[in-house]
Amino acid sequence: MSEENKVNENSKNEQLEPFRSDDRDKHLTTNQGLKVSEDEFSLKAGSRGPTLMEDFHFREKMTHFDHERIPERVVHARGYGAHGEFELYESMKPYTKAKFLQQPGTKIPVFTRFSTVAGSKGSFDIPRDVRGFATKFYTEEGNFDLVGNNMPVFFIQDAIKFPDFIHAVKPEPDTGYPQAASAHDTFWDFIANNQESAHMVMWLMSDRAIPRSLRMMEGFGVHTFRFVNDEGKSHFVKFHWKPKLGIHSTVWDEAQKVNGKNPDFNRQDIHESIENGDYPEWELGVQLVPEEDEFKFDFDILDPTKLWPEEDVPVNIIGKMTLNRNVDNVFAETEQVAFHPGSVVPGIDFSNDPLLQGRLFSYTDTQLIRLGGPNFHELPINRPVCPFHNNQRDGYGRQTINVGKTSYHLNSISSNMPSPASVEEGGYEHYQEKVDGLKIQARSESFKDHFSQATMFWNSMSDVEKQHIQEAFSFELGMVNDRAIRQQVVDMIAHIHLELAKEVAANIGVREPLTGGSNVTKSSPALSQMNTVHKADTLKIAVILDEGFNDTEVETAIQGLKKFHTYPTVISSKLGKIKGENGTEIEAVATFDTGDPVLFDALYVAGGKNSSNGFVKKVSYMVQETFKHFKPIGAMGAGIEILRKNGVTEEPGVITEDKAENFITKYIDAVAAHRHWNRNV
Ligand code: HDD
Repeated sequence: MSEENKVNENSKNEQLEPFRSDDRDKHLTTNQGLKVSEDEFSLKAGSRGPTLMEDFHFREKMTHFDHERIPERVVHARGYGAHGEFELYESMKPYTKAKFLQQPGTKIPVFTRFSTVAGSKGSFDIPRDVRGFATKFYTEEGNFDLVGNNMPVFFIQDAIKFPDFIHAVKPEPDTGYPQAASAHDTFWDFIANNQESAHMVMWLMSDRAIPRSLRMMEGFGVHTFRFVNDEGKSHFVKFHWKPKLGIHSTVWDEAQKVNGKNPDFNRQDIHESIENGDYPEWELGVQLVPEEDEFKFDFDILDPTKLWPEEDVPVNIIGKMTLNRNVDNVFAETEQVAFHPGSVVPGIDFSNDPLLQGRLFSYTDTQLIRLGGPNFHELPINRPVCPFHNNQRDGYGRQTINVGKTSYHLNSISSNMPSPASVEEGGYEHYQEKVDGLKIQARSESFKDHFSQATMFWNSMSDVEKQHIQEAFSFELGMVNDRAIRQQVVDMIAHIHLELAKEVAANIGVREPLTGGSNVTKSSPALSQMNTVHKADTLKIAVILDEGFNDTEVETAIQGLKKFHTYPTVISSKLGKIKGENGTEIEAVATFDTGDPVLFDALYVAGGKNSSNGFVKKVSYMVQETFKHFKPIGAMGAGIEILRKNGVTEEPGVITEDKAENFITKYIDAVAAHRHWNRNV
């Protein structure tokens, strides 16, 4: 009865192949396969007459077009997806029987979709928002979906509040704005009235909410899940994705500008990285807690507003995900992919986290409306790479042609085929947790501390990160019209940190909180982005060139930058060839109009001979913007003079050198640091 089922990292790609259609060098046909001879002019009664109903090609083409749109996701509408593989480093056999987690070296295909939460599909890439981080593991035992976010906690503790929360953050119903923003009355009104959100709001106000790149953010499964091993022993588990490039963010002023200059900044960044062969990588980590230790913490491990400090429960790195293939078709793959936290495999199970429990209902339900019926599992992107058989039948768009007489269980006619598998044969068995309690609608007492971990998060931040959080609160609440809401939120912040609340109060025109303060002194260094990996790899550098540049200097510098795996982009006042003083020609691929400094990680000003005042003015704008966003700046030769005019030469992260070799070494170090916070801005 067992079907041979070998899965490797190519299995999904191979499965998708028969569904791909290459239209190049083909005749145009109708959907019925009829070759079409005319696709510009509809069939009319006379060349100036009315169009005729008889024109079946026109009707088919127009009807299909009229029906092209499907509802966008109710949340996480704006997403970017890519294919890749997961490789296991370390066997998890002692903890789980999940087959893809047994043998080190095992590789399986994955598909990951990143997303923003609040904005609609056509919004921009860097709002202040949570990012979705959803991965479908195509395993030999079926699909396992890890549907997480880039923040390890959530706003609410019970799924019944999710519609309320989302209603509050989405554009306000009477005006339809603001788009993709939490900086408005209903969001903050919800926060003030639902103070379990305190911890998550700290994350949302932090730099995590405005990532520089999807390749440079962490992912978290958020909830406590369960691993169950062959002996039936269970461990609680939390999942983490750790980016190999470290965790890096934009600054708020920069993010707002990027959203206008290039609303697709993050998606283009990851698309191009994959096309360039700079495959983004994340290591998968697990925190494990034996079932008997469930109550050993000063918080409830079922509460999704709590994290497990990494210093208390270490993150074991067990494998790596590499995204190495962009989709062929965004609609067919990224849009139609359907995730579900309830898609698990034997050895992975749920906890009683009430947020997770509610999600187990919501995801199938939403796919039914979004993808138009119960057969969305048949869409190529959603199909498991292992066989699937059951007695489910029919429905809109059904593709499978099930043969045979019976579609019910139990039966005698087909010997009960398909039949349930025993546990030994790989049948899923729900973990037999003992549950004993009254039916009750209440919050557990153990879920009532909303502020300790919010304070721990604050305590863990560096001074710069703290300043950003304070500024973010001041901006967001500054956008709230209703003063009473502003006051309530400030009073709430006071329970996290009194000084923070006072500073925010002073900025937003409300009175200082009357009570507050916290005696939590704990901090978790792993929460600060300051303690992350810093690398220059794949960063984008704006190189400013003018006619008459110093040939050797510039050529050596550009070669050096490439050697360190950064991407120099030559910018000048016009596109095309720029000539050095010794005749070297270098192509400018962006202008001051198209190459805004917010789109780059660093600036290198080479300049040229006798640059016009207009040129210097444009470069000065680039210098000022890059400086203000704390990004590295470098110059040699003529460029140094422009930096001097801008008064930045003595500032941190600003490298000026006459020798190209010295320049590159120092400049690359400055670039690898990403930001130089101790500037006089
Ligand atoms: Fe959710 C989408 C992550 C709570 C209901 N959610 C969605 C996506 C991600 C998350 C990454 C996008 C999947 C994709 O790219 O297609 N959601 C989370 C996390 C949560 C969370 C990490 C808390 C820990 N979500 C949550 C709750 C509910 C939902 C409590 C409802 C009870 N989420 C949905 C949804 C979506 C969704 C409405 C919209 C589109 C979809 O499911 O496929 O069902």
